Amino acid sequence: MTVALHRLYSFRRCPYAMRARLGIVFAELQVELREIVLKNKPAQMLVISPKGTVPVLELVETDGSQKCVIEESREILQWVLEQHDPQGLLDADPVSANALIEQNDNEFKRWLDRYKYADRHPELSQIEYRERGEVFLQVLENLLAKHKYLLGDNISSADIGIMPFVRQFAHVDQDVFYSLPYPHLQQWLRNWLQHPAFQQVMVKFQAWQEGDQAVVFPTDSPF
Ligand SMILES: N[C@@H](CCC(=O)N[C@@H](CS)C(=O)NCC(=O)O)C(=O)O
Repeated sequence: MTVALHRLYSFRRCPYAMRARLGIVFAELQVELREIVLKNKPAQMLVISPKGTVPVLELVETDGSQKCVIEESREILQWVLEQHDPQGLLDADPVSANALIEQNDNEFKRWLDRYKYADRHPELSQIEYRERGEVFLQVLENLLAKHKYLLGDNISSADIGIMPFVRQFAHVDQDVFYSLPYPHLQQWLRNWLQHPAFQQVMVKFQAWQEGDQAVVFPTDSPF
């Protein structure tokens, strides 16, 4: 009997979904990946998660029947690493890891969106939005000046939970990002962009449709 895999509804460019996929790669799990199109979400996803955001992880029994659904990227990250954490990403202080991810999701993401789409938010200029976001970049820079990763010399859940958002910030204008006074953060991001786990996470898949052959993610272990 083939054992059914848990199913991840995902969107390649979504930073929350990248967080979940990085968690899966570091947990050395394999899931069935269902790439979605945000403008045309599959009915199967909306039935199990009516709020309609990705990532969604549908946990299944070995026969494929549903066990439960995890609808928040932070919870997916936590859950997958709790199953298997060979590199000890959950060994860092959980209070600090949570606080950083919280600041990322509740504060930094807000400024990131406005910096990226400043024309839709004319209340402040794009530079002002960037400067608001830089408050968090400075927090990260201070941490990375002390050690190689955010919470020590080993990768933690905070690194993979936050990295996709810093990448998005940098990609608004890379010349500007790399000219800012955050040398440790810039190096940390460069290292992540070259990391085999990140490259695995960014492999492209076609949008899923009912009846398609299951796409197993990750396709290869980067470790
Ligand atoms: N709090 C959620 C946020 C996820 C989220 O907002 N994802 C975006 C894509 S990056 C989304 O699915 N938006 C729905 C849409 O655009 O229709 C999480 O952490 O999983």
